[in-house]
Amino acid sequence: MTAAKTQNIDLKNVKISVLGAGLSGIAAAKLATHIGAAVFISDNRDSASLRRELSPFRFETGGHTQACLDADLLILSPGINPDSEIIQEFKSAAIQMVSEIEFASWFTDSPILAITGSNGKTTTTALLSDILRAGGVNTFLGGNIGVPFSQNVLDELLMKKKKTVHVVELSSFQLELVDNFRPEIACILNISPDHLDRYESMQRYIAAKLRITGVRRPAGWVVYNGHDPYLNENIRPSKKHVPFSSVLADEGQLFWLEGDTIVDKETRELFKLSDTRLLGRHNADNILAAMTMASIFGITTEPMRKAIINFKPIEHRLEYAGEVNSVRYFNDSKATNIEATAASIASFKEDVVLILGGQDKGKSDFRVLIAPMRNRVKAIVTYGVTGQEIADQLGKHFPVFYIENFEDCFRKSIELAPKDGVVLLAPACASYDQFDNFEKRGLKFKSLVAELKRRSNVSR
Ligand code: UMA
Ligand code: ADP
Repeated sequence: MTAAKTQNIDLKNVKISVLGAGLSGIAAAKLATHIGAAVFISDNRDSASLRRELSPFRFETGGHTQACLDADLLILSPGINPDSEIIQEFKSAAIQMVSEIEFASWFTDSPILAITGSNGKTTTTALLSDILRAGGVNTFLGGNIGVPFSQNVLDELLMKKKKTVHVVELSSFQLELVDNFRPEIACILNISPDHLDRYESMQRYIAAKLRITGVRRPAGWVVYNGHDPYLNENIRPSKKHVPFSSVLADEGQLFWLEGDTIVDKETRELFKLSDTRLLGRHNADNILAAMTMASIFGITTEPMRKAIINFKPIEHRLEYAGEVNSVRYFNDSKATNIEATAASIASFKEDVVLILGGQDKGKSDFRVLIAPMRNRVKAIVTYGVTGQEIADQLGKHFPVFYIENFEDCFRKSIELAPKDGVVLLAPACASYDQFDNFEKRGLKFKSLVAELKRRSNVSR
């Protein structure tokens, strides 16, 4: 199966198995059906509602059986590890395997602007899409951000909408099995340890991320973080490799941060970070990355400025959750690794009580947080399955309280909250031990803040 583009590819009656019937699996199955393939979809979950949802396809639930192996092509959902046992059987049967992203990319000729990185993907992807739209460009926004790329490609085919651009957020999982996928502009925001429960080494995680720059053919342009040590080691400077950085002022950059002001190559002042609602130095990097990509794509600075100033932080990303008794509460439930939490803490000058914990994503060294926490963090409360481990690692350096349950942990943070300070949920761990996902954890935090506010108003 070669990755010829839309007009050349013919998958009519080709047997395709789709593994995983979550968002991406179902979207890929719909796209495959639309182009005339014979689709079989398989999931290890089983429920009446899932069976109903899968009824337009041939399907199986409750496990992956030999039936999946009757295929010419396998599309793998990102949550399924290509090293897992079932996948070994496909390998032995020499069935071609692709990710949902690779598959969908076969059916669009529109430019693809793709973003990966350990942190900041969703914010930067959404920001870039807003900038392009402000510049009059039609965009589909998708990928790891929540709308499968396959769904957008199918919508594009159905609408026959011409002159569109796919702005795609990509996780390392989605990049593992890309091959011919080739973005017009690829961006790598940063690399730091994450998902090490899936990767046997940091090298394998980095290798997955780097696939965004093109596997068979190099990406058109590569925009990368000029002050990231891992990226500097792996990306050679060239005319089409453009760095961005909130720290450096490298000649190759298209924009710089001077003090609080973003300037362009002609040192024209474009806007101040304080004009935006995005807090912290890490968001300056996200802004610069999006601007660099947009500029390469031909967008002028005025629509960039407008879109960035109007941009609202995405829910659960350093989101202001309210003020009670002179303490401000921030929900950064999406800070699920060490580097994100470090960036989050560095965004405050005030005294901080920090909530850490949940479920570690793979042997994290929480002591890395000691330096960014020094002089800012007055106390730490930890919760969840990793809470005790964090308390053990940090207990010598800060006052740390381990309270297993999230709600009780929040209550402890109120007790400790410094006047005119901040309570910050930036847990450096996944949420799955006590919540379905990070969104539910963030919503719980916000509802606890709202309840606290109500009680404080009543008692006045
Ligand atoms: N499943 C199997 N067999 C297995 C394992 C899982 O059948 O061995 C089934 C599950 O029962 C479930 C389905 O696979 O029905 C889930 O598939 P999935 O985990 O690939 O998730 P999707 O619903 O397809 O969502 C995925 C991304 N999820 C993951 O990569 C884990 C979503 O990112 C993304 O928004 C969506 O595709 C659309 O592109 C979420 C995410 O958590 C937000 N991403 C991780 C992150 O950001 O850290 C990478
Ligand atoms: P992702 O989609 O990669 O998880 P998000 O935009 O959702 O990224 O941001 C998640 C969290 O990561 C933020 O709430 C913040 O704590 C942290 N973060 C965002 N951007 C950066 C960055 N450029 N560098 C480091 N940390 C960041």
